Amino acid sequence: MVLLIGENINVMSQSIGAAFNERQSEPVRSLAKAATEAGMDYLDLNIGPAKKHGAELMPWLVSTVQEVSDLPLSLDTTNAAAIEAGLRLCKRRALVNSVSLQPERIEQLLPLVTEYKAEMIGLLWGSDGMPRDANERCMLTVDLVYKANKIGISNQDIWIDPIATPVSGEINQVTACVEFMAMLPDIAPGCKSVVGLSNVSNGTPQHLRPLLNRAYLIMLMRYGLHAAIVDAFDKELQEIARGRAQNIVSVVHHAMDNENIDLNALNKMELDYVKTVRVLTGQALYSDSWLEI
Ligand code: THG
Repeated sequence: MVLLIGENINVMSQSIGAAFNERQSEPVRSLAKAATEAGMDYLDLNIGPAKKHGAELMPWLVSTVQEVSDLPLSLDTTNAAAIEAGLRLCKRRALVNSVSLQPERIEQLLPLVTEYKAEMIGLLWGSDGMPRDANERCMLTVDLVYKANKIGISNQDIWIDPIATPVSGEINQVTACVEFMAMLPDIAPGCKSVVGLSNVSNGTPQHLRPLLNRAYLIMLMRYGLHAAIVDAFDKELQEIARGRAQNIVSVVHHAMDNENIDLNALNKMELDYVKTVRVLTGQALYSDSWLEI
């Protein structure tokens, strides 16, 4: 079972982004209500960098969403003043998203996590940018957990995000996140884990994105993934997260282990999963038409 955080209330979104800046509460309420009814455990409120008006936008968004949803919220912006203004209004225990290791970010955000008794997502983005492999992710984790512990945040309140990257990019980064999941319990006992799942399918053909997201979710779940930021309206994905798609899960596990699979015995959907896992593990090369090969 994986906790699901709805990604849809997002300033980048075509349908809802404009409503943020014009403070139109109705589209926000209706999306928040729909994502809640779809079965999310948390809602991510992503206002982007919001350098100028973040400190007004975030509290407006928090109260608008809380008019129709009792879910706990994950506050997502690089603007620390906006995070604080949002935290003040959260009725449930909040999750402070994207606490990366850049000195100015971590120094501003950790005290807010303590002050507002929140939980946090520790994003493995260091002063030198993106970690290059699973080992660099481990080093960043140790650094981040040390700094968080020092200020009084305990491991159970730290959700580590190894940063999922697009399958169309460097495949070693996609496999590194899976590898990292297996290492996390040893390097940071008690810490939780989370990924922005849709990152993996960024830039791929729209109709194929859910398949990549679902297959990658199963791969990460195999190593104990705690939570994922996901499209709230992908029903199949939710079945997988709730442990109700065991048939597909075992197909994915076989493909991950690169076992000899009798492809003729599989139906179309199972075959699509096998091909997708082969791409996500680096056994096959990604192209926009990977299913047709
Ligand atoms: N880790 C953490 N937080 C994160 C991310 C992460 N927050 C942002 C992001 N990554 C996760 N959220 C999204 C939200 C939307 C999409 C992907 C990730 C997305 N949206 C569609 C698109 O852009 O094509 C549709 C948008 C629309 O509705 O128009 O892909 O990794 N901690």
